[in-house]
Amino acid sequence: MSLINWIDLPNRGDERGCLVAIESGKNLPFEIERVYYIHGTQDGVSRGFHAHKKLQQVAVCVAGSCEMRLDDGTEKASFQLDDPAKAIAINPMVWHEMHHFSSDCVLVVFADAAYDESDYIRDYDSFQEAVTR
Ligand code: T46
Repeated sequence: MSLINWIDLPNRGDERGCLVAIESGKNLPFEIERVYYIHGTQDGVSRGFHAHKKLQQVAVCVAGSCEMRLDDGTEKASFQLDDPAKAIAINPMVWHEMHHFSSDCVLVVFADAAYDESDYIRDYDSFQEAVTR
């Protein structure tokens, strides 16, 4: 599986503005079990710094922007999230970090399972060991 998997979301815009619809199992590659959003991130703060063992997620910046860094242990990628109609998949066993949040950034994340702290790998050395095993 490639490291960067963009998902183009249908933008049902018209002269009044934009509307992006997300349907479970239709334009996302899984059934949505949980949605959370990150907003009000303070200037200079970075987040993430973990991988998930099994969780599949898709993230989209619905306002503002941030930088996403992905690392599968072999390849690394870094890019801006700044388009409400362009989502990025965060696959299991991909180390991810978010940096440079704009003050108006709202990052929405769709996940295929409930919150489970035991699914997180928060130590980079343990992550590298797991992906090279
Ligand atoms: C991820 C990136 C993109 C909950 O109680 N329920 C939840 O569903 C989530 C996601 C978090 N939490 C609690 C756990 C912590 O006490 O919220 C607090 C902040 O979570 P965390 O430090 O893990 O936040 P980030 O921004 O570093 O990471 C989050 C997600 O946790 C993570 O799954 O992939 O965003």
